[in-house]
Amino acid sequence: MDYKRILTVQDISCFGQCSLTVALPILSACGAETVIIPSAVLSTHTGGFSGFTFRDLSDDIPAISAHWQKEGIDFDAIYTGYLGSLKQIDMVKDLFKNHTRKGGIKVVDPAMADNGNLYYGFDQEYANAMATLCKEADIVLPNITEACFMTGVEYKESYDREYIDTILAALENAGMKDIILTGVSFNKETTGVIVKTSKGVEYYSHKKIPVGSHGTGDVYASAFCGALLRGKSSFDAASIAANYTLRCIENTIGDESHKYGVKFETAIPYLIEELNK
Ligand code: PXL
Repeated sequence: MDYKRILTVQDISCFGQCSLTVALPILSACGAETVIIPSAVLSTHTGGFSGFTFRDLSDDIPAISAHWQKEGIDFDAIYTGYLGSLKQIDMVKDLFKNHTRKGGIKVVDPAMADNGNLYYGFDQEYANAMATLCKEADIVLPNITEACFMTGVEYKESYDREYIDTILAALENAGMKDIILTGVSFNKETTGVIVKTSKGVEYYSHKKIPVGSHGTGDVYASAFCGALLRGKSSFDAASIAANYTLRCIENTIGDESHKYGVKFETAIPYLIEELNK
């Protein structure tokens, strides 16, 4: 098996099963050497909790990069998630420039909004800056809310295929290349992902579980990157990640004491089986 090295940049939410505490184990389980830069340290994620701590680690990022440049440390893939501040968006652009191996891929999950709303602490200026980072990526993984904030397309709860095509065109107009649009649901029973690459547009749909869980976007993006590094096509990686995320949610619902992230650990054996097919 090819041994690939990935850098992921996102926060550590100490409790809550999202961002780095999810990305690192999932990418490692997929067989990739996983290198991290924590963008911030929080006591919990910002959704569903109040009074969380937040330490911005922006100042450490240029120093880490400078050291790595001296050591010649670079990556087959760089994948970014939740970033702690506007200035980190520019820092990530520098990381892309200075640490992507020849032929390496840059993946951006804009991780800033859901269900029509920006997460706590973000505003339109941040969304605009995130759009400029997405333009530099090879693959972006927005949900519909994030796509709307980055393009100015009106957010809708229910829609048809024409609306999705409008969003895809707007993202493309904004300079984005391959697009994995998540949470695309045309009826009550199913949801899915649109995969737009140079080969065309495909839709993968699966059963919808009508519960919202924190961190599922991070579970999804991490499994997607892990599958991609295992040599899967974007469509296969998007489908495997969708099935895995669904399994994580299924393994969590019904546990009233688990109201934050999903029990992603319990489905790691399933993810590995799917990757080995
Ligand atoms: O899962 C996305 C995420 C990551 N990190 C932090 C968050 C959230 C979503 O709310 O608050 C700190």
